[in-house]
Amino acid sequence: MSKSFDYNFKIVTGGAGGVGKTTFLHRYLTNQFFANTALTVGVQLHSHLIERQGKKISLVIWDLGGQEHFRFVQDKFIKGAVAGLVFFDISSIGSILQVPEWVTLFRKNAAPNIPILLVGTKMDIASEEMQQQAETEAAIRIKELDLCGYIATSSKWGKNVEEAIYSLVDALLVQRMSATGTAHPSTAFN
Ligand SMILES: Nc1nc2c(ncn2[C@@H]2O[C@H](COP(=O)(O)OP(=O)(O)OP(=O)(O)O)[C@@H](O)[C@H]2O)c(=O)[nH]1
Ligand SMILES: [Mg+2]
Repeated sequence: MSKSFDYNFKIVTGGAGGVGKTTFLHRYLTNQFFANTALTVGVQLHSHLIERQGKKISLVIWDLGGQEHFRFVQDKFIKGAVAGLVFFDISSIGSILQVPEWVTLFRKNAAPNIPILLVGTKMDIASEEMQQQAETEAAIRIKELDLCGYIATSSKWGKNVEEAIYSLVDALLVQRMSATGTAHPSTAFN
């Protein structure tokens, strides 16, 4: 029996409680904004079939609840992930302080070198000044933690939500295809 996809990517999401991980995934999967998302208890799974660069990709996204007391059950859910999205809230910059903890958790339980994209949320309620501060802080984290980039998003506006997912998927495709010598240079992640 032949497979119905070319690649199967498990992606994990992390970040402080309430920064907007679940809302982001709802926007990506349903193109709707939920103003009253309940906090995620432990973990929630989403799967989605997409096509990029002529390849069929099965995405399985594991949405990890950000509350500290779920951490002890989450290690095993991270195992086998090939990439991560780590979120912080641009309108509440203190939430970026939890980013290193999530990056360490992903690298320890998945693999030390998985690509991790830093995602800023709620830009619709962040002032220009907050957005600039987020850019500056994000640049520091990218360097310190060797992340693959930063993207500012708004799930309310639907801004940069698909772009964030696609840039991570493209980075994974570049990895896979360069292993077989078929990478397209324009898809390289920067
Ligand atoms: N204005 C605005 N509100 C947002 C945005 N994204 C999320 N929110 C709101 O922020 C609150 C928390 O969002 P969640 O998606 O539940 O946060 P979470 O990161 O999944 O939280 P945990 O599951 O506890 O880790 C909800 O009331 C959302 O409606 C956004 O882009 N703009
Ligand atoms: Mg959640």
